[in-house]
Amino acid sequence: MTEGFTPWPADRARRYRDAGHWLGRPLGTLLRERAAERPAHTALVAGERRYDYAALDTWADEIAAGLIGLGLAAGDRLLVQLDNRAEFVPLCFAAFRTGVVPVLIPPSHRIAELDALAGLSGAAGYVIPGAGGFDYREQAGELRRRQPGVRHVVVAGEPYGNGEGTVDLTDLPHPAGAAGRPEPAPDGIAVLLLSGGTTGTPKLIPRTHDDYHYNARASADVTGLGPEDVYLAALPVTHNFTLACPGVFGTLSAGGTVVLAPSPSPEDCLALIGRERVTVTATVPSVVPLWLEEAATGRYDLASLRLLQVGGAVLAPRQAAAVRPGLGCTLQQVFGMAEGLLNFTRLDDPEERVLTTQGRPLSPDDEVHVVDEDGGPVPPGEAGELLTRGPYTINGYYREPERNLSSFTPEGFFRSGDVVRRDADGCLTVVGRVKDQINRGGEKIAAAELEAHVAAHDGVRQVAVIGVSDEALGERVCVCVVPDGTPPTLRALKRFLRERGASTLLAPDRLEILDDLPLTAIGKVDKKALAARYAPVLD
Ligand code: OOB
Repeated sequence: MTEGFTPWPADRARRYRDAGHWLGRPLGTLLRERAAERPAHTALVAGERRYDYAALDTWADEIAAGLIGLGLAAGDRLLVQLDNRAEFVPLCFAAFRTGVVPVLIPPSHRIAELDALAGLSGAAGYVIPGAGGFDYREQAGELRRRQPGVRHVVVAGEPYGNGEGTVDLTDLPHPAGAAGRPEPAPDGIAVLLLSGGTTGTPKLIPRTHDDYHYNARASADVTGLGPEDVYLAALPVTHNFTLACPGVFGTLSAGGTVVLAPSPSPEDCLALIGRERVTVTATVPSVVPLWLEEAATGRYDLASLRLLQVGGAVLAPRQAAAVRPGLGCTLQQVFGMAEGLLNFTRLDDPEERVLTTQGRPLSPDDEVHVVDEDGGPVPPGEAGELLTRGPYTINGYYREPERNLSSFTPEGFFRSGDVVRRDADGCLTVVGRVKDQINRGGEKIAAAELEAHVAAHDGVRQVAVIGVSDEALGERVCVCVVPDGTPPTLRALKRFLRERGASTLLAPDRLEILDDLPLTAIGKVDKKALAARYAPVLD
């Protein structure tokens, strides 16, 4: 299992242990400890089902025995493609207790990605949701044909009835003595996350017990989570943001209550906030206007909500400013990545900072460099690429020796590909991606720069800027807008940009008005899909 994994150098590992960031305990103990302290406190709510800490802990042990009974051993990889259902949580802890490594896959992924991920991870099994929603059994059959190493298909939830080729999570064999096995090494891989980003094939991100536990604990601290908090998992739980920033694991580490939303729809989420007295939740910028609109109907009791975390993509300052008046809670911007580094605005930050920056690093031991194209530091306030290393940032992708050479510096800094500005207080503002630029006849246009201008228009609810191929120029600039009332025409938009003093290079060639933007599994604008939609239509 250590094959394909780049550990921290010994000196840094020692520093993180000495600082108390790494506890030297496997992640499975997180739930065990809370269950011992407050067994009867509610840990998990999913639909009508409620589990206290003792019940959740016992359930995790049962599934752990079942994984062993299935023939899985420490270090084996298990694809887990579940929606926000109760089984997901004890399954994760079962894996952490046995050393089986879950590979977390969002429900929206289909056979092409699954096949690639099964091949890359060498997975021995695949966990799919039970009956009721999309039927993953056909996909599971196809996966097993393509990847014979996938020996088991486990159904989590409502059984399908005719279990051909699958086994229900509740029916796993429980061998005697499964409880006496050794605990996994805390500095070994606990979980494999998928890399984010809206382009290219996902890479696997190995997170260790030590580092991911710290990630969750420190995130819980920075959001002020305690046992009385109720966290709503509104986004898919397979995503790092919902899982551990502080998300599900951070909430459990603080002894709080996790509520799983059955869907990210504003109606479901806002109703659950009222019903379960939710105090903290997290979402992506594309969802914020939908929640605000739904909240404005006045049908919901949102009085319990104290904090909304927003992250994953750029949040327009105009929308950031609408959060407190619209939802009655504090906003926390979160700029994070599955590879590790997390930045948060702090609960006591001045309003201006919360509305206009993406916060500062979580850990005192996060090292952040902002560099120019040659790798030299840029002066404060100037844009450059963010490089980082620290106690919960990986040192290499899993089984990617070639990519690791270009994604990490020789000193072990991760090249994030994000272009940021750092102010004198150490707060970061995300300016764009190194490569999210349109090459219009040689002129490089940062999509994010134009998006920020267009987002300031009153008739624009959401915007994404993409390049569409063009014979003469290579690429032209296409602005895709979801309107808020009356959208501008292309001419009016150009005039608006001129009046704002935007560079003439930013003048768009084309404007598309859409009902909504295509989104990735977590809710980021899917630029790949947008580009595919408009690519063939050359004008
Ligand atoms: C989160 O993680 P990933 O791995 O899905 O995506 C990471 C990338 C970042 O490199 C950056 O390009 C973008 O998503 N991003 C943001 C952002 N937060 C993430 N861009 C602008 N503003 C933000 N606030 O997306 C993620 C992981 C943990 C917590 C929150 C988000």
